[in-house]
Formats: sequence, structure tokens, C-alpha cells
Amino acid sequence: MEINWNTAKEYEDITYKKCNGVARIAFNRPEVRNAFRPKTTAELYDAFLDAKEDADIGVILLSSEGPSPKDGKYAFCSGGDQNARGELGYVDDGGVGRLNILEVQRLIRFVPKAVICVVNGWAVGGGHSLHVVCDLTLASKEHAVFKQTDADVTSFDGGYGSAYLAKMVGQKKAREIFFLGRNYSAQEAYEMGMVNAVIPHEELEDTAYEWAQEILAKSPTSIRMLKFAMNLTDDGMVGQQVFAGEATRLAYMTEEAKEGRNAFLEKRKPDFSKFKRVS
Ligand code: S0N
Repeated sequence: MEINWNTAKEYEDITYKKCNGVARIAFNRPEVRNAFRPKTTAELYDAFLDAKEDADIGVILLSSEGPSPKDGKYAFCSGGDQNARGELGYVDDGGVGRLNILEVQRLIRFVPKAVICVVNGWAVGGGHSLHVVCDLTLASKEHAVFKQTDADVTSFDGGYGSAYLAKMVGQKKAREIFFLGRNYSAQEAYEMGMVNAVIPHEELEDTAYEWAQEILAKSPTSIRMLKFAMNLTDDGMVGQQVFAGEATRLAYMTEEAKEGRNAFLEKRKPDFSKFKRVS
């Protein structure tokens, strides 16, 4: 399949491309198994925000470049860059401790578009958490390995990475993943319910693009409402706020809402009598 990706913006730690309604954001530090440092997460946030705001984009792929030039191995993401970890945690160029991967997680969660994680190799630590928070995950049959090393490096993603994972694979399995930190193949991850499909490596990127095109053929309003409806119960009051905001946006498009607005602007009482109280 010929996919004509256009570079949307140049970055140092990631690549960002677009094609036919699909945005592809990819880690580009294959020499460190695509570990993220504060600069990486700032770039990820910037690219996701651009894809969110671009009305021509309906699906976002989160993937990675590779393989490593050092040994030819593939990695989706190996989590926080342990070299960027100092006394203050993950330290940016200005010496400030950051955990802005959590802001990226929230953006993935709340962007009103489908996000597909394309796991072409190791998905480890914070990289594992990123796959958990994406709407869908496609995994390379030959190269994807899922592993949670948080407990090896005194880290603990107590939000989506663990608690939401437990909703996905069950409490016992989620605790096993975190407490033992074992390797799981794409097939094992699929059987646990945290991967949507296991794809031959050579077909992975094309398949992700095809899934994106299938989603793009659906009603954009349905996709955003379904995503936020499925998020709602796990996101508490924020989930309710996001879903209700979308409902309000839709309500503004009704004749009833226009009557309310017009009445105010025309300095008269609104006449809602013509609108049926449907049940
Ligand atoms: C990925 C692993 C399993 C791959 O093993 P493999 O194939 O044997 O390769 P290596 O020889 O180990 O690695 C190749 C080169 O890449 C470097 N490298 C790999 N991972 C990292 C990394 N994370 N940081 C820095 N460098 C990395 C290696 O050093 C090696 O370099 P050279 O060639 O120079 O020797 C294996 O590499 C591995 O286990 N990696 C470490 C995984 C890890 O522990 N990651 C951190 C886990 N914790 C987090 O991610 C925390 C995230 C976080 O910030 C957070 C905090 C609060 C709430 C949420 C989160 C969240 O999780 O998002």
C-alpha cells in the first residue's frame, strides 16, 4: 500500500506526519529503545495538540521509528529515560524536574479522536502505560514485547497505567504484570485483552493506517461521543464534564437552543412552547 505521509512538523525526538485524515506521531530515539526524556514528552504534547486542533485529522497513530541503528532491535517505547533522571526526577534542560508524560496521557485520553497505539517492539514502563491509555493497540507478531518495569526502578504509574490496566485485564493479571515485571508476547497480550490484534511485523504500519481509514468512514460525532461515554465512568467528574461538554455542544445546534439565544439577543422572553417534551 502506498501511503504518502507528509511531514507536519520537524522535531528532535519524534517524527510527526499526516496523510488522508490520519496523523502519525512516532518516537524517534531508537538507540535508547525510544525512551522519553522531558524534551520528548514536550514534543509529543505539542504534536498531539496539533492533531487535536486539526479538523482534517480524525485518527492519531502513536508509533515509533526503528529499528535501533546499534543492534537492529525494535522498540515502541522503553519509558522514562533513566539518564534524564536526577535528584529531582526527570530533569529538563533547565534543571527542572518534570513528569509531563502524564499530561500526554491525559491528552490522549481526552482528544476527541481515536488514538491507535502501534507497538512494533518493546512496550516497557511508561511506554507500556502509553499503550494502555490509547483507545486501541495493534502489536507486531514477531517483535512486540509488553513489560512493566516500574517496580524495578522505583516508579509507579498509579493512574491509567495500573488502575485502568486492571479494568482491562483484570485485577490478578494487572498485579502480576506490575509485581513480577515479566515479558509478554503480542499473543499473550491479545489473550489478556490489552491488544486488539496481532499483526505480522511487515504489515503493522499499513494495518494501522487501514484501521484508521475504517474509523474515518464512521460518523465523527459518534466516535467522539462513544470514546467519551466509554471514558466517563473511569474518569469521575472530569469524565462527566467532558461528555456533558460534548452534549452541550450538540444541544447548541438545535432550534430550541437558537430560540434561547435569539430571545436573549432580542430582549424578549423565550418561547419554548413549540418544542415537544419528548420522552
Ligand atoms: C526495554 C528493555 C527491556 C530492552 O532490553 P534490551 O533489548 O536488552 O536492550 P538494552 O541493551 O537494555 O537497551 C539498549 C540501549 O537502550 C538503552 N535504554 C533502554 N531503555 C532505556 C531507558 N528507559 N532509559 C535510558 N536508556 C535506555 C540501554 O541503556 C541501552 O543503551 P546502550 O546501548 O548505550 O547500553 C530494557 O532496555 C529495559 O528494561 N529498559 C529500561 C526500562 C525502564 O525501566 N524504564 C523506566 C520505567 N519507568 C518509567 O517509565 C517511569 C515513567 C514515568 O515517568 C511515570 C511516572 C509516574 C506516573 C506514570 C509514569 C509512566 O509510567 O508513564
